[in-house]
Amino acid sequence: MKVLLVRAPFFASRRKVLLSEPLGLLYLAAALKEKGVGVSILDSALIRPRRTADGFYFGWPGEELERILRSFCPDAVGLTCQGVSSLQGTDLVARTAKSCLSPDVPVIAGGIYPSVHKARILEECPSVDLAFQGESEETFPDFLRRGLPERGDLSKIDGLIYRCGGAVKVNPKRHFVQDLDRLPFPARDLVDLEAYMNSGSVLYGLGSKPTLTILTSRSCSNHCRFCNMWMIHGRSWRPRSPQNVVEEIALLVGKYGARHVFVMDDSFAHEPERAKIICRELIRRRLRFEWNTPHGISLKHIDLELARLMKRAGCVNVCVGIESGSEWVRNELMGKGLSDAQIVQAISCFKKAGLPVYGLMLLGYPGETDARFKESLAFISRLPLSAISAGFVFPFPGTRLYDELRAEGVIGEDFKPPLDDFLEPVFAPPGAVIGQLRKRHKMLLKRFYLSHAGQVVGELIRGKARWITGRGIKALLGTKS
Ligand code: B12
Ligand code: SF4
Repeated sequence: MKVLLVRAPFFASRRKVLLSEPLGLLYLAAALKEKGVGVSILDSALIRPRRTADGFYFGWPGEELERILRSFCPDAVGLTCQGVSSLQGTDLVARTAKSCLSPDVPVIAGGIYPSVHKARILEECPSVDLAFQGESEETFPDFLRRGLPERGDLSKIDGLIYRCGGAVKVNPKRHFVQDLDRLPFPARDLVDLEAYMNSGSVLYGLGSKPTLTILTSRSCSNHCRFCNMWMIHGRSWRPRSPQNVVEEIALLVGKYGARHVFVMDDSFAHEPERAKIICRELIRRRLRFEWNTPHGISLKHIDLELARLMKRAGCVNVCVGIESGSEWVRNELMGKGLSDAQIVQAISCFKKAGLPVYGLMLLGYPGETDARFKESLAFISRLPLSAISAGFVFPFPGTRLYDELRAEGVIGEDFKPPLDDFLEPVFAPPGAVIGQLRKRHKMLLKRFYLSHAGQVVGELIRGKARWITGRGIKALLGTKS
């Protein structure tokens, strides 16, 4: 059996998207290969984008898609639908597959959109036959390996979304892999890793190439009100063993020549003792590489010993989730459960260990008043951070924030972002307007970089300021961004 896995074509507002190798598809491919299934991967994110009226389209023109699908001639097509901006692309690939391959070739979707919006994936993409919610390394290969007649009662398949008697049915997602060490390492051989590094994604500015990504654990037990990650990876944090993690890192460094590794976990330091064991093992094996945590590391569990071990094990900087400098907004509104004191203590450990700290902020949370925003500015200006970046809150379905706003009638059932680009505000909470959020964004960067001007200029002169963004420099110089 041959399966073609495709990252569905998507729209973006800019030419350079935040991108790395598609770990989800690489994990699925490895799981399929382990079961003796042949796999190929097609990634729309590597296609040179075409300009559209309001942005860019990453995908193949119709005729080329048809030619590609015919040449692969797969027995099944698996599509990752990353979000609203991939819906049209998912539908296009599914329709093309149905018209140029045998109609019996199942087209199956997975990824963020089906996990979050559930039945809508089949309602909005009529040519998609089925979809899986969430983590699928066990469910998807198992489903494919059983021939159509033996698939039996679809209502028993974990997390499956399917059609039955004209309606779309959604099975609950209950199964998550408990022993992640059981999973084969992502099938990185199936993609052109260099193409991601040369894609111009800003992510690669944070590390020395070749840079590869790893997940040492899945999920997070924090449950912030604005986060829907649990719909993909479940509600409880699941670690890989330190030995298994270090074995994969050794492969990244030895076989793939990685000089830098992005640790993409939602909560790398959830169990500080495990993180320390990983660091000690990396030190013992003298693996020569650098790493960092671009997706953020929780500040709840940091002590000086861990910070120092991270530094000795090759960590070169840490990105940390602060979200708001107002403790009230962070905890009462966002439900983050992280005190000012914990933030100050953890950052001071990283600084003592010699690790630059990059703060990740979230603007536009419903209920954040001007006074609270000023409180946030004052706190952030005092923190010894090397740089900050700020995104905008979006009420994703599945979050407590979404449920609250629905209950208050602020958003309706059809509420969706125009695109999946949250570096620009696309949602204004009640009492605010988009223009005000943009203004706050500028104020935050300006105030931060002015209060840290000496250090930033020093880092720029020493050539160490690789994560200070263009927007940050513009804010510092007072020019328009
Ligand atoms: C690493 C990561 C990134 C990386 C790389 C993403 C990539 N792989 O290309 C980078 C930094 C580039 C990134 C960027 C962004 N990200 Co991101 N990212 C993550 C993170 C932390 C892990 C994703 C991952 O690799 N998971 C590991 C693999 C194993 O899981 P997976 O990819 O989901 O795949 C599994 C299932 O989904 C399923 N599956 C996937 N495809 C298919 C296909 C089929 C056929 C089947 C059956 C199953 C299936 O099976 C896979 C294996 O288990 C998640 C949080 C999370 N824990 O999910 C956020 C997350 C997905 N990102 C998010 C966001 C918002 C973004 C950005 C929009 C941020 C921004 N401001 O620009 C951008 C968008 C990028 C883009 N082009 O779409 C949100 C999405 C929220 C939503 N839409 O509902 C999440 C959930 C984080 C959060 N808590 O808010 N991200
Ligand atoms: S800490 Fe991060 S991953 Fe965990 S719930 Fe909050 S936003 Fe989501």
